[in-house]
Amino acid sequence: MNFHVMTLFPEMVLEGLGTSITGRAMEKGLISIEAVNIRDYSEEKHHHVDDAPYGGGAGMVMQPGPVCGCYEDLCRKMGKRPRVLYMTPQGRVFNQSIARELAGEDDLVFLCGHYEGIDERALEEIVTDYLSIGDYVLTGGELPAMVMIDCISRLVPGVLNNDASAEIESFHDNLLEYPQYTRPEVFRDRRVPEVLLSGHHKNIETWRREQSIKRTYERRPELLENANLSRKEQEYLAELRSGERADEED
Ligand code: 9D3
Repeated sequence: MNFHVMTLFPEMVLEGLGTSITGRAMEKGLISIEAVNIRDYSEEKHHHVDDAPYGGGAGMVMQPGPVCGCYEDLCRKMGKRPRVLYMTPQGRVFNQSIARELAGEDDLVFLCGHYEGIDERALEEIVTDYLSIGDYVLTGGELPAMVMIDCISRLVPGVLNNDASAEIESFHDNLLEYPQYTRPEVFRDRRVPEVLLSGHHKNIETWRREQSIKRTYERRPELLENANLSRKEQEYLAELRSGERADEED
């Protein structure tokens, strides 16, 4: 999988993703990350890439020429016109299912805006997808692009170790993960739950599923609408819910 990032801050993207798992995936040749400076495609002698908005208003708008020039140059080198994902607060909110869909592409171009945005004509010419990472205000599209690249990369075969990748697809039936424990057995008077020391694999599995259901009920109850629970597990959830009601009556 090849990621191409069009940005005014290429170092930010390469620095951030050159570390840890994505960095190792690059070294192994499983992914490549290329950050192209839109400023290199300015046709002006002072390399300006932005100007005041027509019609007035605050701030500066990125000009269409450098943005399209940058993309056309990428296309010429690749011999194809890959999807262009524009990072914008006005986009669809990125999630795991969008990540899975994008992981099927060989090349993805991320367009990161700054200032008050990009001239609409450049967007009309090249953008195929408008994507946001959530309803809060950032200073630019670089961090969103990095978030998406991180998320898509771990879906590329070989990027995660095999133990972890076995668990990728399931997303555990829309449930949150159960709590984890390691040595020591007692920490500040808190014991590791006895069942985990029992060696009884069936009981451990049941306990972990119940913990997952309990956590999801307490922290992200809306996920339970799409959870896949066995008959027994539905009964356990009903018990949790009736316990809550009993508390309210006190
Ligand atoms: C004109 C400035 N703003 C009006 C309130 C709009 C605005 C545009 C661009 C505000 C922030 C930004 C910079 N953010 C992004 O480029 C961005 C973003 C975000 O801020 N939140 C969540 N997802 C994304 S994707 C790109």
